[in-house]
Amino acid sequence: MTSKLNSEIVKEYGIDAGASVVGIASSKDFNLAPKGFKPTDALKGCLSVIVFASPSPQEALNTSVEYTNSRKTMVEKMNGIAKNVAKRIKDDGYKTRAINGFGGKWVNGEQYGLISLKHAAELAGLGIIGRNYLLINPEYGSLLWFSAVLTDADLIPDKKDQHIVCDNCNKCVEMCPSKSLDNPALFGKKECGKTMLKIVNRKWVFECFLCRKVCPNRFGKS
Ligand code: B12
Repeated sequence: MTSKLNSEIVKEYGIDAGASVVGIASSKDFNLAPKGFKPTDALKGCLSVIVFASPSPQEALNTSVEYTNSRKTMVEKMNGIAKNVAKRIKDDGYKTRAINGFGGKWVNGEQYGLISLKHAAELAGLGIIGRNYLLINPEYGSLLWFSAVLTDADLIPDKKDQHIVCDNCNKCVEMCPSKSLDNPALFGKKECGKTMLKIVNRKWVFECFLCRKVCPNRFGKS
């Protein structure tokens, strides 16, 4: 037995669980996602993708240690939100699958998410993917972290954001130490992955987050 669920109720679930913003995308709009990375590949019959976002505090950008600690807190928070909302929607009688902020599956020795969360966030009206290849939100800038819930509930999707949040100033491209952003059509995943982490006192530390830090709109437009 399914109860009547709508976009407003689902967004309330997300805010109750601690998300700063929630957006909804239709799974039909993922036709440009590669095979194996569409919402329907992760959940048979998926109709809607509910995306949750919350920002790191601005101080996270001060040092590698602060950034690394904040990332850990945020990933746990976002995973908790997705799990919580997935359960509530399931209790309402719908199929769900929580999409964690990190992790998903390994393909040819490389780590992938089950879907691309920043593309999902863009389709859900939460901002625009900037030149730094990060989702930039008009209010929270590039400091948002994401998770999502896939469901077979048919929810009204949000409209794409219309703000100009990336001015193409190119600072991120110039400052990227691994040159991962040089080709606007092909992000240098391997190069970025090799540069961004280092081991300090036998712990992984995020050494590089310059694509976030140098963006003039990192804290949003307002
Ligand atoms: C693996 C991973 C990485 C890898 C590879 C990056 C990558 N794929 O872009 C590495 C280690 C390099 C990395 C680095 C970073 N990452 Co990362 N990463 C991920 C993770 C876990 C999976 C990405 C993935 O596999 N996507 C699926 C594949 C298929 O997508 P793709 O390769 O991006 O997509 C290409 C095509 O397949 C196609 N496509 C794919 N899906 C779709 C859908 C539609 C509709 C369209 C049109 C196209 C399309 O378009 C792309 C161009 O060809 C995501 C979480 C997630 N599930 O999205 C976080 C995530 C993307 N990372 C994030 C962050 C913050 C970072 C770093 C800043 C880390 C740091 N230093 O703190 C850097 C910045 C890199 C940058 N400037 O983009 C955030 C981004 C937040 C934001 N505001 O945008 C995410 C969303 C994590 C989160 N939970 O918030 N990351």
